[in-house]
Amino acid sequence: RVLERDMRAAIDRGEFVAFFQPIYNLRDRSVVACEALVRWRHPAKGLISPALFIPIAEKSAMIEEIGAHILKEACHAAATWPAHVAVAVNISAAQFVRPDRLITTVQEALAASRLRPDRLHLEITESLLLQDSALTRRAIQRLVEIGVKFALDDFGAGYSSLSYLKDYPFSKVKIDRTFTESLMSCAASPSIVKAVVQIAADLALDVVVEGIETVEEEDLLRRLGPSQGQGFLFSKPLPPEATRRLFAGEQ
Ligand code: G
Ligand code: G
Ligand code: MN
Ligand code: NA
Repeated sequence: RVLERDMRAAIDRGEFVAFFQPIYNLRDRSVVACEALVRWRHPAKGLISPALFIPIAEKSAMIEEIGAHILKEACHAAATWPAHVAVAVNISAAQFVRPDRLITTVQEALAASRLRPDRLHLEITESLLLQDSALTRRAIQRLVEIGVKFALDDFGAGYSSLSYLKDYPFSKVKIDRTFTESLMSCAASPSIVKAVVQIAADLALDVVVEGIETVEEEDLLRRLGPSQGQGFLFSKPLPPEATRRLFAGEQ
């Protein structure tokens, strides 16, 4: 069991680290971005999954601290990658409760790393947009003015109102991995992916398909037209050391 007070101490000891999962251009399998995925490197228990501690962190200000730490690490790492490779960072709805703090955190991470703002992609889910808060809307607008890009994450997993794609300034939509899982077994899934790709193209959005695990899925997806993909077939989330090696030799 993950305890709040253990997490508190772990933040102070710097045990939360960003792993990075590459995102590929499906046409030529080149890396276009990496998604930062936080792990807790526990001295006794080993790597702890965010699924176990993010929900707890979200109930307190700890999500802001962990979020700020990952944003800094992500921007810092990305600044050492080739200039065409972006970094994607997941932002919880709870981090939008104090929008000014989030905006300051993003600005500080960009300033400290000198990363070009358009190389930072913030992944948000529709749960943040459900309440349609004016404060959230203004914060997103302000961040877009700073130059960062927004991706709608887990698309298709929840309510998936298509209006979010036109009402908010997204650059990217990430199709949830449940569609990839059912791609070969459910006749409707390829049709849905194809329809989302069509809508995204009309709205000038990039599409990322998540959770690609087999070459059969990759082949089918390439034919359906999505531009980008991510999944265990290509790479698991990599520890920072391995991420550095990924780009070694490239400028
Ligand atoms: O990496 P993994 O697939 O185990 O992540 C599980 C969940 O935790 C995913 O929903 C992912 O979006 C979320 N997550 C991973 N890293 C972060 C992070 O840095 N911040 C937030 N808010 N969520 C994260
Ligand atoms: O909610 P979000 O999309 O941010 O979550 C990303 C999560 O998906 C991470 O926990 C990551 O480890 C996981 N993931 C990435 N690629 C795959 C995959 O190919 N298969 C499965 N099952 N999970 C994946
Ligand atoms: Mn994500
Ligand atoms: Na997702």
